Amino acid sequence: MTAANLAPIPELYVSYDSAAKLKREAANLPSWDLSQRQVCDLELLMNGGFQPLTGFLGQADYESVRDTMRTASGALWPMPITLDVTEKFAESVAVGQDIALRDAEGVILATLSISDIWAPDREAEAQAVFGTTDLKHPAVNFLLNKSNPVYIGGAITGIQAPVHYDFRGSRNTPNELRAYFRKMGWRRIVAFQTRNPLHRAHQELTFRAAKEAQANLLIHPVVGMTKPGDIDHFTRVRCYEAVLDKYPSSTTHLSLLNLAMRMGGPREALWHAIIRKNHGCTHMIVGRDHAGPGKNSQGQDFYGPYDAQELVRQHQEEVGIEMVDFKQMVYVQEKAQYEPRDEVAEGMTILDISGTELRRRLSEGLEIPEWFSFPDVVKELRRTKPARSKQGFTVFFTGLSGSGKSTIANALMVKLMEMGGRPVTLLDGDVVRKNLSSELGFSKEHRDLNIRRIGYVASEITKNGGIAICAPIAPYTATRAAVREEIEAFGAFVEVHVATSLEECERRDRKGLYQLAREGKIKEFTGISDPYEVPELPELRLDTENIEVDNCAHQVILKLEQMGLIAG
Ligand code: PPS
Repeated sequence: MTAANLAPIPELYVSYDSAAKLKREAANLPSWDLSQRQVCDLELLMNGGFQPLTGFLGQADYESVRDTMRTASGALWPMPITLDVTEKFAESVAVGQDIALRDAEGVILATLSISDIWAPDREAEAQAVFGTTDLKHPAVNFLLNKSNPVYIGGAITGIQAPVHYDFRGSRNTPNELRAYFRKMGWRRIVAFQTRNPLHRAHQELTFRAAKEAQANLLIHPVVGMTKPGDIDHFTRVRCYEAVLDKYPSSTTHLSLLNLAMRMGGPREALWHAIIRKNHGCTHMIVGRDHAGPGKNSQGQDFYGPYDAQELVRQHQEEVGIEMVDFKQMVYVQEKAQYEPRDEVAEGMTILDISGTELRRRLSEGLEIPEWFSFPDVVKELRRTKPARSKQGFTVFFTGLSGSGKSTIANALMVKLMEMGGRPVTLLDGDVVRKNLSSELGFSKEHRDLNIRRIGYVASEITKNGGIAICAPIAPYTATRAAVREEIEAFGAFVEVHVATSLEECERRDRKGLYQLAREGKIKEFTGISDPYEVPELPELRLDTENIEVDNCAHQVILKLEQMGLIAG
């Protein structure tokens, strides 16, 4: 491999003067509001990161990329970069027309000259590109459940780059990186792609890879979109910055890549190689199961462990970037150092902590040994993901009107406040309806909206480390499940079914509502003239008919202790 060619590569931006003029003209064009993923794709199209593409793929290029990993003119390109739009928008525009592309705030970033409009077969795309239609694959799930049904293709004219308010100094376009390498006199550069925090093993392996390739090192983490559930990029970047000074000075550079990953395994690895080549790198580290999407619905890996390496190896010459094998580094206790697993002498004690084990230790506040990670990295991770007993959570009571939800929820709130440590908010059904949902009635649509609002507020409280106690009827399983999903992104969701029978609720009839419902004076009354879907697997089911309120609240406390949410 010869030294890097660090000459500037073509971008799709027009000059500042032309951009100002184009922006004024584009204000009158039909405009499309880009999704987060589309903004990421557009940024890399405009700054040359996706060279040789010069726009969102047209139909012939799309089909060719999908089936052969090459554009219609034969250029190697493994990932369809498409602009998906709604049918309504597609019907409002025509081939030959220009449209404006806007970010979430309405800023015009580019114009696109429409060359093609077509409805793709998205299942065929999933099968061809990702090798599966299994919805457990994040990109397949995105394609089949979230993307829009019509694609628009055409050349891009860049007006301005998307604005980033975070870590500006560490974000570089391909040409900025090329210029940096030129300035530093770096002629061989090995890129390390990552979507995870770096621990000692990563530091060792990247350092070794750079040494073996006689190259400088570019830590090039993805900060656009990664796998759902990954550690947020803010935390990761703080962790990367902490690791940076563990490398010999001036050998290593950190730069953030605003890529929207697809988790597409082999094709994604090849795509990453082309992107790194565009950023001026001569080498790229590719590991076992590079950009792997996890397990399929049968519990098996989507791709073979070395498929990604194999595909990159086949094409490295054509791309012009050399693949460096990712060696699994393990800690050898007797030597107190890291070594590649396949070079460890027999009889030595190997220490390693898996990703799952690390997550467990973080969530339970257990020790993370110094041989595994750097204290600054662990500190950052603990700041973002404190132990479960310090995280926010939501207790979600559900049950018929008059089942005792509010009374138990009140008792629970007081007990938690007595313990102290975290702020507690009670979102009681009646109270929410007086404030947050005062205009809503009791149709299915309105009940769902009411519960979604409660879920949103509870998720914000949970995210910010508080305890939310919700006590609505919440009669529909699907809506409860949606709220659970929203909250579990930030902390635990503890569903408590207050299982008082209809007969008992009606016997108590504390508000006299059941009588009115029976007389037909209140319509759509839960249990009488409206459904209640009993939770199948709540974290806790309470029988209030034979047990005192105090005891019911205590059962919830015990459950919270058992789940590690409060200290025992
Ligand atoms: S829901 O279904 O979750 O949106 O209901 P929620 O917000 O918890 O509101 C239930 C309280 O409103 C009173 N109420 C009714 N409940 C059920 N059906 C009808 N049609 C109805 N009309 C008024 C009732 O007092 C409920 O309070 P709780 O505390 O559950 O007894």
